[in-house]
Amino acid sequence: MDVPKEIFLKDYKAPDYYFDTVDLQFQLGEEKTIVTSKIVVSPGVEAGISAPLVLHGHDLKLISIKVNGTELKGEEYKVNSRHLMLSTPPAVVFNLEIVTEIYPQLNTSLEGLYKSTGNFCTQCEAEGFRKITYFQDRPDVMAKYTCRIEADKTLYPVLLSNGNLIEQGDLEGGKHYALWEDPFKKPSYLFALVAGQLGCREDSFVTCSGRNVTLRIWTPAQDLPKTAHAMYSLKAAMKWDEEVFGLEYDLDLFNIVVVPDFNMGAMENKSLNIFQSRLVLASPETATDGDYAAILGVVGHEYFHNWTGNRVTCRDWFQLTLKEGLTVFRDQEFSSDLGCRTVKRIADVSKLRIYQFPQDAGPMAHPIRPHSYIKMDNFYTVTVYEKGAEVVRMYKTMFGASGFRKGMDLYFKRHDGQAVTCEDFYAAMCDANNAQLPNFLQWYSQAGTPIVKVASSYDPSSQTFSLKLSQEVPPTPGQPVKEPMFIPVAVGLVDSTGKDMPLTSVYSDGSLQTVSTDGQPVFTTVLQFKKKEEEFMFKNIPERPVPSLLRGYSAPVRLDSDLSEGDLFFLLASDSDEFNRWEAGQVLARKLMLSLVADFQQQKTLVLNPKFVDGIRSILRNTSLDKEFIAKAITLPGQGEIMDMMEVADPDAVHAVRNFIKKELAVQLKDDLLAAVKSNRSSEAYTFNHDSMARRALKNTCLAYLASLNEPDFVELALHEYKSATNMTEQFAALAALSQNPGQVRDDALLDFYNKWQHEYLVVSKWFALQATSEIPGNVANVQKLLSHPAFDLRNPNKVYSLIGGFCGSPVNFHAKDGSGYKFLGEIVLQLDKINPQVASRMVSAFSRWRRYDKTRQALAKAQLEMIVSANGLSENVFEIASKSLAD
Ligand code: B3K
Ligand code: ZN
Repeated sequence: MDVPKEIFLKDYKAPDYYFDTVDLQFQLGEEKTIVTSKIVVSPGVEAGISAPLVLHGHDLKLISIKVNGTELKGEEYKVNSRHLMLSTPPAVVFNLEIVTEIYPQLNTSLEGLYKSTGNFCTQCEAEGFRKITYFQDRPDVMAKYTCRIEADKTLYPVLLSNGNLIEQGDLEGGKHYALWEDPFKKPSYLFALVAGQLGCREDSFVTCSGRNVTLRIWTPAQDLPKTAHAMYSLKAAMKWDEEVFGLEYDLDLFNIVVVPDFNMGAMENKSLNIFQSRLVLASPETATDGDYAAILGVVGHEYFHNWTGNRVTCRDWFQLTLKEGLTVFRDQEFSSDLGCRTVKRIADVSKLRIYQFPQDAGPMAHPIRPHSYIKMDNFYTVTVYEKGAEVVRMYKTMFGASGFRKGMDLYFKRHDGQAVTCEDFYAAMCDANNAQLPNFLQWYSQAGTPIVKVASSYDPSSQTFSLKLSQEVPPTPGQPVKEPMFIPVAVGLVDSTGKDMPLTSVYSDGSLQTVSTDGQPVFTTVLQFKKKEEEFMFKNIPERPVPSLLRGYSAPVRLDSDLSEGDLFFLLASDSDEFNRWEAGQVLARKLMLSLVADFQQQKTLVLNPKFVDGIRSILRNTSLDKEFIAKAITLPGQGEIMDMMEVADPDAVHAVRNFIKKELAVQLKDDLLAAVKSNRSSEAYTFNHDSMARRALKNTCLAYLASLNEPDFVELALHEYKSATNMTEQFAALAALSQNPGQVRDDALLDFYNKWQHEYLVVSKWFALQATSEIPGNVANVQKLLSHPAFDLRNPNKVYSLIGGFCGSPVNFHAKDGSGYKFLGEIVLQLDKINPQVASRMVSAFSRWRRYDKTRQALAKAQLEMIVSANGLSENVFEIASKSLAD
């Protein structure tokens, strides 16, 4: 490996040359593919007279290069393994023509042009276009493209690219061609091509200005019946973006193509989105509610990129959160509006806590806009995406829905057709609202999850209630000292009857802020907390309230408040902010789990606090609550979340304690849980709507509790649910419930399920994942065995994520004290790296928090990381993660 080069944000320089138009021609073949690229190049003002033109290129065979029609001789350019350089290009606009040869059929990295089950497809973000042809492969080079595809007509009857189809016809030798033209300027990462045997579901959408858009979802013909939900999702997304943001689709055709082999979830190529199968194909029999919800969210997400990402794109890859944080925020809002807002918020915050908080506290911690990278692909992270979305959400919290909309409108007005930065977004938001958010930009440059401490006090004589806030952003690699950040803290004060108190005014910093501007009572106010320490004093508070802090999770921080256990039980029972009601239960559960973990470690007998059981019981019995909310509220925080809060993470203790509580709750709430299972059965046909999904969620959660006891009656119950289920949501939940405990019943059920579904590739992936994440002792051997199962394939990312990714997400087995889990992963990472570095790199990340564990585990994990970094021919992707994980 060449010495990996780190790239820095501070070194950004505008390109010396711009590309006005790019005309591509692909001659697709079985042995080789010929790519001809004709580019109209304009020297930028920065180029001066002598700047060389440097093009990126990787794994390419250069056939010829012409400038203004004349072929260049060897000494007129330089080529190495990464670049093609013209040292003295013309100083005025010129034509560049480059012919390269590539071998998509051998490309297992699934980046650039590759083949998936016989069809050609592309993935160019972030830097895959350079594996197709030599190019200035950077997002600030935006050009208008045409793309002519030539291929065998029988093997590849469908030929697709971006934009509009302007010509097609037959060629000699059984070939045909299609010519596509994209009228919008775009960066190379949004280029796409697909060629193969595909059928399509076609529909149409009439936009708000009356334009008719043809919508097509392409898959192998046998999967077409499974595209109905994706089509519904697409149309819903198009309508929602018009209604909420006034954003209309801008072409007459929108294509989605489904491929089984894809590194990420999906890709927003202009008018030709490409998706991995799991995020499009669904039928009630083969997909769960979770799958249906994911499809809605991701189809929406990729569609929303048409404006946030495509029409306005990123100046450089450091700005990735500009399009991803914003688009995740948009898809979250879309799913909330179509489903249940609180439940969606709980799911999103849980995801942040489970995946992003640990990243932000580990060796890979980076700000939502990283300062440097070796491989950009390693920065498509939960930090850039999910924390990035939280940062966008804070603008909305500060400016309200209409202020946020004004900011978005101004952003598009200013920047349509441009490649811009996070500061441009910030400026549009602030300017549109005539406001400033001091210290807010720190969110883009500081890594680490801020800790916000809150101390409250009530003074009856002056009827004032004070909240003293302090913040601390922990040190992260390369950032030992942090500045205070702007943190919006949404607060309500709850009186002793459980009602919100009207809020009139708050003093802070020596000045009085009137909370209500239009004379209407206000029950939640947003404190603008922007210094290291700040006191906020509420006036006219007639009794000591219980503060409901950070309502709706108004900022991505760890809150450490002085609320007592009694206050938390009170909020769990009565907070009007449903999110905080759930949160109160989680805070209680986390405290309880941590104290039981300490008991477990000291070999004390574990006893469950009866008040906690009562709290859970009353939630379970509360018929006025949303059923999915109940399901979430009775679910304990995950093992990772608890380990994340410990000085030295102890997977065995956390596992034992979580199981203990689960079983104890099951014993003590048996009747309620059983009643919930029975009363939430239904014989209605599967529908994707919130009420049905909530019913199934509650039933499945209760069933899992009962089945954990492994008592004959409940095993029977789970078997009954498994056999009588008419949809995958209930069938799979029953299978999962049954497979919690090792034994014959489990083995039979798993075998039965496989026999039933072996021809459904996506269902088989679930079957892999269920076994991989299992907490049964010694599961590494089973996972190892599954690697050689005929249905497993190391080249298919979906299967790798299910089996290997799933295994790494199971704390007890991955962190097995004998090191067997680490050894398994170490070996597999090296095998995978030869096939697909992006996928290998995602897997090796499971090691990154090795320092959080005890000395024995540390030594075992470290040895694997050392073995990996010293391997010959390691990819830059894996090198970056493994070496940063080892760094002091
Ligand atoms: N933009 C793509 C991600 C591409 C990943 C490249 N390694 C998916 C998305 O966020 O919409
Ligand atoms: Zn995205």
